[in-house]
Amino acid sequence: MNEQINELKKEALDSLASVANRAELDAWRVRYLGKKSRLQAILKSLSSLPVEQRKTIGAETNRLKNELENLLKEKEAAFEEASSRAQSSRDALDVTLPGRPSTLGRLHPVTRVLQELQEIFASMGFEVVEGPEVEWDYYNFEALNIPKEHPARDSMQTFWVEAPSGDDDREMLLRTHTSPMQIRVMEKQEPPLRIIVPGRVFRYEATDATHIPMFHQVEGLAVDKGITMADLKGTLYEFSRRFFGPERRVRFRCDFFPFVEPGVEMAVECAVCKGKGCRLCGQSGWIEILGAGMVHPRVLEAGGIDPQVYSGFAFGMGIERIPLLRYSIDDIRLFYSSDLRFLRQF
Ligand code: FA5
Repeated sequence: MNEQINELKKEALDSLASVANRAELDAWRVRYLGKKSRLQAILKSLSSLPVEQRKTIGAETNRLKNELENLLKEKEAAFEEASSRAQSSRDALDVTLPGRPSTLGRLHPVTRVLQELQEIFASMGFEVVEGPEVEWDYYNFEALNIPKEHPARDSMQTFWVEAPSGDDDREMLLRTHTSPMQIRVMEKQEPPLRIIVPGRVFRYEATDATHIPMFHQVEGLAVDKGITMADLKGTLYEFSRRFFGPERRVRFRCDFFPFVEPGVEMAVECAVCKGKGCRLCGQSGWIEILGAGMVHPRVLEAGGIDPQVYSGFAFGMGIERIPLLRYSIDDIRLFYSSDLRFLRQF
């Protein structure tokens, strides 16, 4: 019996020496320590042996069992360590690899133009204020001398919005221009006033090379004693000189807006064709960038300002058309097509 045990030990140790992975180790465990192993068979057979033999063989077999179990644990621990070493070397940082280049973002051309405009007007003493994009009909139309059924409403196709419950008697919309802020500012501040209002506006319009349904405007408003049309023209000429340069020609023509009297539009010579006429300017050589005029007395009154004492000028400039003119871009829709080949040029 002793010989059998020694043979079994030699075989188990030899076999363990060639175990190379966890699966093989498991097979080894089943073979030499499992329920159907020879070791278990010896232990079972002990009861049939005479007492003396049972003692010595029993002790011998148990020693072998303990030894094999310890070897199994050691081998398991060795596999465990090897696998965590392999994992940490996979996670290690290879400092010799070239770094990933970080892509630098940049400001959208419309944002840059807005910032530049704000700087120009701020240097002329205008304060920047912002207003709500969702507006009441009252501020967008009524208080600006555009009552319901007024034909001027047709020129600003409107996105109407459901008013919050409890406000069923008032109509809500996405503002079609930044002019509602004229009233909101006059309601809150006393003259003298000099403000500009940059912001997004919305119109339910078909798109073409110079029209999009969401665009930006900058509103300007100056109210004080003795403000005249000369102040309006002087301010806008100065803006054009600083923004487009002194060579670019500017044109003022009469125009109608219910909230100014008299009203004008200002156009700038087309940058693409230099005034000769092209697709962008509709063959006219000019691109209209803003509407303006002297604030209508009814609008001053709606803002709580006495038109007998004060006068003012206002203008509303379309922002997207300005970089068109500066960079000779022939389609306004490019600004919002998210085409990086276009946007990276600015
Ligand atoms: C107005 O919105 C008036 N509130 C401007 C104003 C303010 C007049 C104060 C008098 C006093 P108008 O609808 O013309 O006016 O728009 C002003 C400018 O916005 C236009 O000159 C044009 O540059 C730009 N614009 C108008 N519609 C679009 C559009 N669909 N896409 C891009 N730009 C537009």
